[in-house]
Amino acid sequence: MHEEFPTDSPAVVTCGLPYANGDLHVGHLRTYVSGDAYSRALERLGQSVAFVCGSDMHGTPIAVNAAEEGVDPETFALEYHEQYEETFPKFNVEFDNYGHTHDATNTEMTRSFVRSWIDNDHVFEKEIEVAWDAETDQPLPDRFVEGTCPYCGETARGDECDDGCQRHLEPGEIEAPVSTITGNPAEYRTRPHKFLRLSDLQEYLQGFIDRLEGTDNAKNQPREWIEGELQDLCITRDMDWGIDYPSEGAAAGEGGDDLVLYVWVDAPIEYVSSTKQYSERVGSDEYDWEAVWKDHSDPDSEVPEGGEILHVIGHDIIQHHTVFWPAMLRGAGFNEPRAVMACGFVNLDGEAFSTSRNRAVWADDYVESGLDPDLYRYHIVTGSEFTADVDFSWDGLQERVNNELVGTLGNFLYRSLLFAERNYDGTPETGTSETVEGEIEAAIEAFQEAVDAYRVRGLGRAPVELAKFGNEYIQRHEPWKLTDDDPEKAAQVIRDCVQLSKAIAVLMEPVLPGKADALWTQLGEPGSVGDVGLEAALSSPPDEFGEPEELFEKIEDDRVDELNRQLAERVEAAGGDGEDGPNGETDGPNGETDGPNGETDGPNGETDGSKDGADVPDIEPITDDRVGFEEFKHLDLRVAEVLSAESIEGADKLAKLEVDVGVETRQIVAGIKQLHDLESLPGTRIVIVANLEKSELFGVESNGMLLAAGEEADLLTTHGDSAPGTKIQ
Ligand code: B3M
Ligand code: ZN
Repeated sequence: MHEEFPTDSPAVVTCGLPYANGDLHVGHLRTYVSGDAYSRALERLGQSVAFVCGSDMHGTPIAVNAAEEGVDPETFALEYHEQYEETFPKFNVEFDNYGHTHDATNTEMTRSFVRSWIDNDHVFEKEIEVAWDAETDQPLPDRFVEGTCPYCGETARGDECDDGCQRHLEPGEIEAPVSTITGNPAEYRTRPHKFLRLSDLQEYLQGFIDRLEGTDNAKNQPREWIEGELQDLCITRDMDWGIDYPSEGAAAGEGGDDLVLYVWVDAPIEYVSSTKQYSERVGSDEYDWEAVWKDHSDPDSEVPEGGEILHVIGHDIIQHHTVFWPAMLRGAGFNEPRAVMACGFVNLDGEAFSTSRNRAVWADDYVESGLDPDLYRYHIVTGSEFTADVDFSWDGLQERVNNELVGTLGNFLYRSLLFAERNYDGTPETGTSETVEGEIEAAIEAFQEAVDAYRVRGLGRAPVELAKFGNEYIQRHEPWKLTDDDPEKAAQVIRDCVQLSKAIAVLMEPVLPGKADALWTQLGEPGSVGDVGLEAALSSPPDEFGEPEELFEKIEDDRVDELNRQLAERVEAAGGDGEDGPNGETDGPNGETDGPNGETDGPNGETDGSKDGADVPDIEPITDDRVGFEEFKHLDLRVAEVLSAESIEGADKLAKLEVDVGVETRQIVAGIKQLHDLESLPGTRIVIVANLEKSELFGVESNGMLLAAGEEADLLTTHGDSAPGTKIQ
């Protein structure tokens, strides 16, 4: 439905706003680095794009923490805001605009959204029961109250069930409420509040979710909410800290009543405000925020039109971005997100980050380590698929850097450019061979596919794969042996290698921008690689360039030992392996204890069960590339009974199977012809991937895939007598 990138419309890439509530650690940085890489990749494709973000200044955790420190929340939050503004560029995260939710632009923009909702009759007032602390005689919004989640029974704090089902909780929903101020059981009192009538927008949201692109978790998870009964959203809180609810009759810019807007109202609106600030700075001829955000469709169109809105977030805030936010936009006459990309958590050395135990690698620690920020970027972006959890450790970083960046990428670039400079003073005078041109074109295609499929990891893989090819190419042709015997051939091989190096510079820019620029300069190219498009990968490099330097250096064991020692010492000093306090000291920018990057264990609660030192020959090592439970859940595995099996004429290995999957009969093509006696298969209960995309093999449609072990295609069968169609979980 959407056009491929680049489109003629301007795009905006946003990252979830960090709560201005604590130091950033390397877990938090995943979203920002990924958003930055993705936005750079769009630019390489020639897409007009703005990359914006800002600090989230409001909400109860900030009010609570500021009060504890005896400062006003604005001073408290601004300090962190300024700190974040300085930290992001240290990781080469270059926002086009970085604002904050308390600034004048966002205050005004938020009020205008709310006024539009009121004008469009989407807001109503209702008396609700809110938690109240009788001792201090004050209301207990959000994080001031703790209790039991009515949906899953887990302990929940305030407006979110972050240890359980991750649902957003409306005021009054939490059961057995306790005040976090006094620890007393909370009472309920009746208060009037404002609501956004989400039910008005339910039909719209159902259409929206079918159009939404992005990662599977973001496209699938909200269906359950959007298709069920939608609860209206309480958009006000009994608090002082926040943006005042614009009461009826109040002049523009003025607040009213005693209510402030719920933090999740003004937070996403900052995406719009930050884009507006960027537009105002560069001029709307260069970038027009209204072209992106406003709905430009016909007045009665069901589908809004505008620019390409792309949100990069942590997967714990999918509901906010795929239900509340599109409803807020629609209700005010704005455009809708094209894609939501939701990434997994980050663990530290196989375990959750715990800021209360100081078990974290802080952004500052990384900066002080002196390691180049691009190394972190590469590690975190390519360490797992974007939607899966990823592990950060100093050892892991060392391994990836030494093997992939030094061993593969750096090695290829250095040997190629050094050889070129020594023998030809730069690029040999001949064109690129067809083989190498084809290889570069394929890498560009892989890069484009990664962008279109929102697979951030693919952006980091593309240049390394090309370098791998380069190393094999150079090894195969051994140009050092050719310079005397066949100088023409030698020049050709080196010309190809220089072209590959240039292509690598272009393709590595999104994930490794600093290193890509250094390589660009080594190649004698003018300006920054951040200013060129992908087509530069195929254009001729300069005739002359100087002696190259190694782009990456090995991380030595001593250094890793020292970094590990520092971390261990700090954890020790913070009280060793103790549990988090019962109230969970407030965590970093996301304002929750250890969330979203600090869940204890995975969704199944398992810990790393790998056996150390078990040396089993001939068995492929188990991949380090973990998938999250969310990702696994998307595979629909079923028991299926083979009804018939016959060979496919003309194909050496393929057989066609009819299988019963309970609800229907499926045809599956599998490469098992020579390995099984096909006649004996009917009646066997096997396991199939039922939701694999259909494919065609030898002109025969295959609707699913059977699972089999090893070279012998040993079929997976069931141990008991599960009926066809039984789900495997
Ligand atoms: N400030 C942080 C979080 O819940 C929150 C994001 C707002 S994005 C509009 O991860
Ligand atoms: Zn829950």
